[in-house]
Amino acid sequence: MKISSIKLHVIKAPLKLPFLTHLGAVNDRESIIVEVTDVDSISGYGEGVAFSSPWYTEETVETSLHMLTDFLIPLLQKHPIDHPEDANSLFKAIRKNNMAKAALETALWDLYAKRMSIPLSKILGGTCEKIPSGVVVATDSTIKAIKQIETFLAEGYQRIKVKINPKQDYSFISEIRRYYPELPIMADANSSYTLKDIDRLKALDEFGLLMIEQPLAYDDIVEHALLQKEINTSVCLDESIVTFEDARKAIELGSCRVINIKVGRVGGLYEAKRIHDFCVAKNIQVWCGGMIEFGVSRAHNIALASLPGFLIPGDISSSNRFWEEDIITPEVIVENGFITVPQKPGIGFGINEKRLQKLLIEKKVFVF
Ligand code: OSB
Ligand code: MG
Repeated sequence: MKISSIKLHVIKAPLKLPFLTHLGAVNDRESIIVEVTDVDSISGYGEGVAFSSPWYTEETVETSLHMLTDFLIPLLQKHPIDHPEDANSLFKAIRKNNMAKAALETALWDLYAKRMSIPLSKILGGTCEKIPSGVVVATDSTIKAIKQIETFLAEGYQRIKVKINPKQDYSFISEIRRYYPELPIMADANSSYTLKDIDRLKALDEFGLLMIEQPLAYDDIVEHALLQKEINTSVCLDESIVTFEDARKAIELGSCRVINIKVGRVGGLYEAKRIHDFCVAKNIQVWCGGMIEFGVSRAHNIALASLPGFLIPGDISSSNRFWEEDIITPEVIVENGFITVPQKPGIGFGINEKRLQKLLIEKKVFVF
């Protein structure tokens, strides 16, 4: 890959609705759009999905900028690679910082696929023409949740995920169930419980949830294994799985029956695909998680979710779920519960340059 420049576009936009979890509210989203351009002026795009503050993982937009500027981009300047897969081993010289790594690695995949004139989904081994879409309701009121669910179901989403915590669980879900007895629902706790809450978690079994996501500590796989033995609802791990090895160990221990794969959290598409392949072999269900992202990351998620193991609808919603206007063209749309996997080369979406400029708060250019 003959890279001539890398640009980092830091952008910021308000969410249409605040995204509330027990860890706080997300009102605005900052993101880093990575543009890797080669000597033939072909550009690949990636998106850094760390948040402005370290509430979900330890990374932030600032730490990602630091890692990209002072370590990852210089590493790539010093050690040119032939294939995007090589980025994974190259970046191993730097510990963790997976979201910073993924921002750059995904841009390299897009560039590679564009040079080959093949859709990224095909390069990764995707087989599906359209992917089932789910959406997240993240509010602190039952009435608001039910209203949002009504709107989302009218838009065709195939399943709903709600955010729960010990102050918003049993009666919250039971009220939603009263309105929607058959609705496929999953609940995401973002580590708001401990094993002391086991009775609260057992009580949720009666609602027939598809799964409960990350009930216990964000870095735990041992207690999740104990919990999974005690409850009927399937445990899904999100925060706890940041590498292929984490997935392997969690599956070995019986810590979960489902894994939420997020490209950013695991450090890129290569690692995400490895986890997918392993889960398929081990009969562990997978689905593609979301990060309240802009369109570039959405596009990468769509390519990943076209792999054959992604049978459960992911948190891959339409661009208008969060944004007045997205930075890609066309925007992502959900039709009859599905998103069509683009057939154009690379991520298959163009950049809405006008919108990108409008949201831009900082830009850095690295010449190779
Ligand atoms: O825990 O899955 C999560 C959003 C930001 C940070 C963590 C999580 C989420 C979501 C997905 O729940 C939201 C989305 O992008 O649809
Ligand atoms: Mg989650």
